[in-house]
Amino acid sequence: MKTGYDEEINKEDERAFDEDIEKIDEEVERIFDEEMKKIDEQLEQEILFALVGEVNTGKSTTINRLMGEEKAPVAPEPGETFELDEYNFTEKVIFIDTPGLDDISKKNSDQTMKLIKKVDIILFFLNAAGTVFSESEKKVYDKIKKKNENVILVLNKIDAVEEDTIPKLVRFIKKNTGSKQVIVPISSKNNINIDNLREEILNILKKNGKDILFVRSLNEKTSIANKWIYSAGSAAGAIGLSPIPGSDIVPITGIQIGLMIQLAKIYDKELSKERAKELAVATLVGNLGKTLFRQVVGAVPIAGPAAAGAIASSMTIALGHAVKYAYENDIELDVDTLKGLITEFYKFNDPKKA
Ligand SMILES: Nc1nc2c(ncn2[C@@H]2O[C@H](COP(=O)(O)OP(=O)(O)O)[C@@H](O)[C@H]2O)c(=O)[nH]1
Ligand SMILES: [Mg+2]
Repeated sequence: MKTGYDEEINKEDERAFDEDIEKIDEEVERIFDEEMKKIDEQLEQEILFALVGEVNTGKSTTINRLMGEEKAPVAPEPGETFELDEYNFTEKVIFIDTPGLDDISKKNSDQTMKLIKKVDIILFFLNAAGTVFSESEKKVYDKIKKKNENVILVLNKIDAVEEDTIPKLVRFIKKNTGSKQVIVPISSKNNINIDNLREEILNILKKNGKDILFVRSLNEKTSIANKWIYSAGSAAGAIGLSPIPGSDIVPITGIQIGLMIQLAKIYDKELSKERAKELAVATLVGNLGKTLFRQVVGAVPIAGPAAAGAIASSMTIALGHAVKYAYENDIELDVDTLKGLITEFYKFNDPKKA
């Protein structure tokens, strides 16, 4: 039975709803163009990697693992690379294989050192099963580090040594390089820790504003996309959303728009401003948003600001996953498909844990 009080509330709701949509409109206008421009500029750039290390340390094998594609030739025997050997992984992502360490340690290695200075990242390979951080490796490391800070030490072939020697090797390297040096033990043969290597690369590229360009070039984008979705979720969670409709909607819209644009760009999909707006509105203040809100509120056994945070976070994560799923499976994303995908998402993911 409807009471006058209910109607009063509904009118309140409707007014707040209209106001929210207007505010979301403004926020989308502001953020969409700004983000698109920033990312499009990023995508025009190039990422240069230099690969340094003794022959046979697994440089080529690692690159193939890292990018999820067999493009770099794996040498069956030592000495395959004699000069600077470039391979374009994509038009924008370029790996440059340097000749063995001897060349770099020589005084006349101008060409290589010029290259070292201009690359975004140097992957310096060490063989865990060999003489780790030998004198010549140390010498070359010091020389390179002076020209370019962005060195990642890749300790490869950890499958070939006893497990408890790995931390010892890492400590030994740190003693020679300083505690800040990033060292990633991996096995490119057995695909161990490649995710970590990818993340360390992204940490550096993010500083240089090239992270989206890198992820766009990966064959395997899902794990990074998930990371972005959850970090957008916690950013939204820190703002909180209470109640719907409510005043915290605007900054949360901003986070969601940013996330959608990032996903569109790495999956190489078109996302119009109108579509982005439509999806954000649907999730936050539309009928879908209201249904979700009730569903999540029912599932979150807490109240107050913590619940508001959990809701904002959960909805942003659900939206992110739905958008990612649609892009990965080439599904045209409108409000109806979004609704279906989000409902599916909640069926398999307890909002309490989202
Ligand atoms: N045991 C082991 N062997 C590896 C690993 N990565 C590469 N290799 C092998 O080491 C050899 C040299 O690899 P390659 O990638 O061509 O080395 P590059 O000369 O540094 O480019 C090949 O026979 C690879 O199969 C690893 O993680 N563990
Ligand atoms: Mg090679």
